[in-house]
Amino acid sequence: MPPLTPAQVLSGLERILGTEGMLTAQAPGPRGDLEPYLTDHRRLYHGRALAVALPRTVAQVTELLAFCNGQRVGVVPQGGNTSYCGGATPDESGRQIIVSLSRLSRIRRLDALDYSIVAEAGCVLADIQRAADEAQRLFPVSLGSEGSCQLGGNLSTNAGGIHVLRYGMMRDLVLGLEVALADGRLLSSLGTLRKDNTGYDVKSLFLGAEGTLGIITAASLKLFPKLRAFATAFAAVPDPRAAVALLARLREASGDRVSSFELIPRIAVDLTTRHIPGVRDPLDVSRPWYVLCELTSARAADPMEELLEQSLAGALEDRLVLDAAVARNARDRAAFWKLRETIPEAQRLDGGSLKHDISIPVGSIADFIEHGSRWIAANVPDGRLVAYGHVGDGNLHFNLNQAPAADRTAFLAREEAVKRAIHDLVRDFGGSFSAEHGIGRLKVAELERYAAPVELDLMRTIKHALDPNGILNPGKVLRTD
Ligand code: FAD
Ligand code: 2HG
Ligand code: ZN
Repeated sequence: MPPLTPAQVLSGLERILGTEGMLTAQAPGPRGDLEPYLTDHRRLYHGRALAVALPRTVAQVTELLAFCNGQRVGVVPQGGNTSYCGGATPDESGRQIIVSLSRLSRIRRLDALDYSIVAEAGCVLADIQRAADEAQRLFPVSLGSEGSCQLGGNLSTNAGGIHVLRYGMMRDLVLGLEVALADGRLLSSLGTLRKDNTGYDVKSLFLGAEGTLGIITAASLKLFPKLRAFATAFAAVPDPRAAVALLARLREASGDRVSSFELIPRIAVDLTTRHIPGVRDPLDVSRPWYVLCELTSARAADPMEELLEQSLAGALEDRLVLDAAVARNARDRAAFWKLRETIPEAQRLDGGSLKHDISIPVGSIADFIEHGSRWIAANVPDGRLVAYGHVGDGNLHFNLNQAPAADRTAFLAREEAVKRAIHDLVRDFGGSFSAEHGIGRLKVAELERYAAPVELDLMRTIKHALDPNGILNPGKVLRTD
């Protein structure tokens, strides 16, 4: 049978979704506007697509996949389109279909006694957090993009964020999944059991798979007691070594109630105060490094602030901390977090940047930063290191920005050489070249370079078993040819 023409594919899709359930370049008005779906958040890729499918039901997703599998049509799942590696962007062929999950956005169930929630893939992360909060519970994943990223994207990138230290990555919070498979079958495993040792943990394959093994339509997730006491400090430290020592000390002193511990370099304070309205330096004297740390408790009466202040006072005496501002109210706390969360935006506004989302064993972070900084100073005269991030998880955004007055094009042209040096150094430190942002299209060659051959071979075997016709997000994570 010859392949269907694009027009025939479109009418097949229309039978499944109805005209209001899809966008096509030919359609009049807003239904012809595919543009927002074709470019990734960082504007690294711009693809084309035959259509954007907007299913309203799980049955539509499974039917669509069965149809596309039969016709060998590539399918690119898309959530909030905020990811960093181009995983949600179609290729340039114009033959792929984007499946946006945004209309599958129902919270199906919340059980406060069971500390669980079942939500559909198109739920915006902030809506899940809000639903949990209203039920006096906490859903702890928190990212700068939480107002627009969606659960399906969070699960498929195994998102991290600012609470991993205490609650784990997205993967650690999943109890069950509902997934539409390439051949149109539905894996329906939305139980909320904490204990279930019945054979292979099949659901875990889809977490972090970036849409290459199935389309996630819903998930059951763990909830926690709502947090009622917060203590937040913006503390200057002499160097990253002191930051790591401070973290170890705070974990002990607080009975492991440190829920965030973010490293921030001086340059990030300069960038955010310059570019983001309303951001101010919380301290009077300029220092080389800072940490933003937060202790939390579910008991309102727990003296978290006292505990934090005592620990910081001890750390000041021991020169682990040089100076600190402790948030006195919700406004202070929000201001500290605004500074941290707007670093990516400030980096963007300042000019060209090169990004490296890396992780290193926490105990080696300081040595890594020393080695990496030396290499950059010697080899990238037109770049400035902006190394920040979730140091409590060993995860740094080891980014560079073009120096003032540097030529943007010449700076960005260094990308390959800089990436190679940094990622090789990461490997030498026993780290990962992709800590929380995934592989997408951007890091396919990096995966081939750094993954063990046996691991890559197993990944290809799994991909072939679940998607023998290669229709699911072709070319992402693993090379298709
Ligand atoms: P998309 O970008 O839409 O998709 C991501 C991948 O998942 C793609 O491969 C896509 O094909 C696939 N996919 C989407 N939905 C489904 C589905 N239902 N089934 C199968 N596959 C699917 N990330 C972090 O980990 N930590 C951070 O701290 C963090 N901070 C950020 C801050 C900002 C300001 C921004 C812009 C991004 C940040 N990110 C962070 C990156 C990003 O927001 C996360 O990776 C997020 O989880 C992506 O969700 P999304 O819905 O936007 O996914
Ligand atoms: C963060 O932690 C995000 O702010 C984005 O993961 C990091 O832009 C970046 O490099
Ligand atoms: Zn991050």
